[in-house]
Amino acid sequence: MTQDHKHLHLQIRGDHSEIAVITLTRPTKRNALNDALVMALRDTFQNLPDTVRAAVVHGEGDHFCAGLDLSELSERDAGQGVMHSRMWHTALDALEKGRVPVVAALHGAVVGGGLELASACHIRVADETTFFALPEGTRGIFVGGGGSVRVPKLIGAARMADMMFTGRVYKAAEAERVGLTQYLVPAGSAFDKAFELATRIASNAPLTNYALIHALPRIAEQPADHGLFTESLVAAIAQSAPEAKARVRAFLDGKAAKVSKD
Ligand code: 1HE
Repeated sequence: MTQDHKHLHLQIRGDHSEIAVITLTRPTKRNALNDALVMALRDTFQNLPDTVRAAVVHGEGDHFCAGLDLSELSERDAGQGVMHSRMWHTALDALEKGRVPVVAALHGAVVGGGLELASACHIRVADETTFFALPEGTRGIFVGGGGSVRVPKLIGAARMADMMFTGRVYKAAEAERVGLTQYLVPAGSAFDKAFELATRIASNAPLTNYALIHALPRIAEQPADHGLFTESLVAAIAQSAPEAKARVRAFLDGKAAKVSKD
């Protein structure tokens, strides 16, 4: 199955239609996100088919995403600016707090709102051509797509402030070291690696994936005592699912893979 918005393509792949591949298809503008594209992301993630268990987001052309479409910035007053930022929040929340884990396959520029999009995904895979920046600082604006909430969780507020104060650009290897990406792969292979990871994730019990999306980030932000109690509730719910019992039984019967370091 495929579905097209003007600058966004959705393809459903996998033997059981379990992987959604979402492609930004605006390479002539370096996949800059105009309002229509942000709303297409929102609609796509709010309406993924029931068969989908994991997703990959990537960009066509030489760059993942050049961020906000700056040609749409000039005419907004303060009130419209708030609404515009809130629209981005709704769209990226639909991705981050949706039903399925999302893997970002990154290459070239991941800048401004492009980094905000990447940081809303659950896993980032960057190839060696990738570079990360927050040019908002030097353009006289501020992040508005959730960057000030999500980026510090990856690299800390001090590094994010440095990126905005000084226009610092993180190339792929350094980006992996500081935590902007969890995987670093050879040039041209980010999509394949991301698809492989998504396929593996799709084979997990859906309730475990759901808990990782919805329970883990909330628990991590709770006071320890509340977090420990919430964890117990989530653990009990996950364990009680028939699929969990079947998976544990399969291991005990020698029918499931061991943990292997290779
Ligand atoms: C754009 C945009 C854009 C490219 N909005 N049109 N983001 C930025 O400040 C990053 C701005 N972009 C760049 O720094 C560069 O374009 C790239 C490093 C990403 C790519 O460079 P390059 O040499 O491959 O492409 P280019 O020649 O700069 O751009 C090709 C075309 O894309 C050109 O248009 P053309 O009609 O002259 O061909 C560019 O104008 C256009 N283009 N990026 C509009 N961003 C929710 S708040 C988030 C706030 C932000 O994201 S601010 C950061 C915005």
